[in-house]
Amino acid sequence: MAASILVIDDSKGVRQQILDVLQKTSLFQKYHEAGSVIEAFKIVLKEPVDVILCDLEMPGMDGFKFLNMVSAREDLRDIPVIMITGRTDSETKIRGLEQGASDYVTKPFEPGELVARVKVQLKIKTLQDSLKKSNLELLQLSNTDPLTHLCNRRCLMETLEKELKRAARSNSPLSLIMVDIDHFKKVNDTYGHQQGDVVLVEMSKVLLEHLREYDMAARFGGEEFSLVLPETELLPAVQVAERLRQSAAQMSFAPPLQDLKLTISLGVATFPHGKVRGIDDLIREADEALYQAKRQGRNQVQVMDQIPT
Ligand code: GH3
Ligand code: MG
Ligand code: MG
Ligand code: MG
Repeated sequence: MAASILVIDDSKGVRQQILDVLQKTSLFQKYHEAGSVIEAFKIVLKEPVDVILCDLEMPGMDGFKFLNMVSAREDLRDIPVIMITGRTDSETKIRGLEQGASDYVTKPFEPGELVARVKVQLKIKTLQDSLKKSNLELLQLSNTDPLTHLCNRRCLMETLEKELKRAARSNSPLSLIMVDIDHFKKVNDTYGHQQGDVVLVEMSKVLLEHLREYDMAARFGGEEFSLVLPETELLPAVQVAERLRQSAAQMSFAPPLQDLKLTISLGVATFPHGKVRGIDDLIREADEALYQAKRQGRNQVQVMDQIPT
């Protein structure tokens, strides 16, 4: 990835000197310069910057102000800022470091030292970026079902927790649909486990096709799936479930599954409801409705007991 540096100094001459030194190295592919804090801030908001060199003494807003502005923003906080100062007293340096600077160079600067200090900060920034990227990938991995790439159970629980709190706060409904494939064991027994997996992946695609903007599909486990429908009353949730049931019955598969006829059973539950206080209640109610659907012959949608207690 192309590394970039921003040099902030009110003196054009000083900026040029610094850029001349840095451009002789191959550390950066992009160079930005700014003559004031405002100009600099506009650049960091617009362009990715890896290292910042910032003059402390500037008319109007000074380097300390810039440090404050950068550390107040989470998206900018991790960009290392090297202070440039004409003052050699340790008080200024300490104040800068305490306000979030990563290092400092004193003017007039020694080119070799400037490059060495910039190099250290660029290295730290690069490592930090790759660590952030790995953490994000790990988080995604821990929330994703590896077979269907849907949200997994853990992620479903987190989403439900968040959505239920939101629904309670904003006095809006939240529906949950539990889906279970009918006689899935027979699919495995007839075509083998691997083909069973193919069916699960195809099923997840059908679920995704039925999602509206804020809905979320998850693999609850095995051949069971869940749909979270924020801002959705029981009746519209049942309509979604019914459309899903019909789509599942119309699914067609590639050989060797060409003769397979699949059906699903669905249970729907909605918050708010006298019986539902937390996500465990909501899941239990949807599960009970699903159990009813199974008992009453499968390939159907059932809803939670409507009478609040
Ligand atoms: P019902 O209509 O009552 O739901 O019958 P069923 O056969 O679908 O129900 P049951 O829960 O008894 O069986 C589910 C089967 O799903 C058993 C298990 O082997 C299979 N299964 C669970 N996870 C996976 C998976 O990841 N891949 C495959 N291929 N099969 C799975
Ligand atoms: Mg100055
Ligand atoms: Mg099951
Ligand atoms: Mg089943």
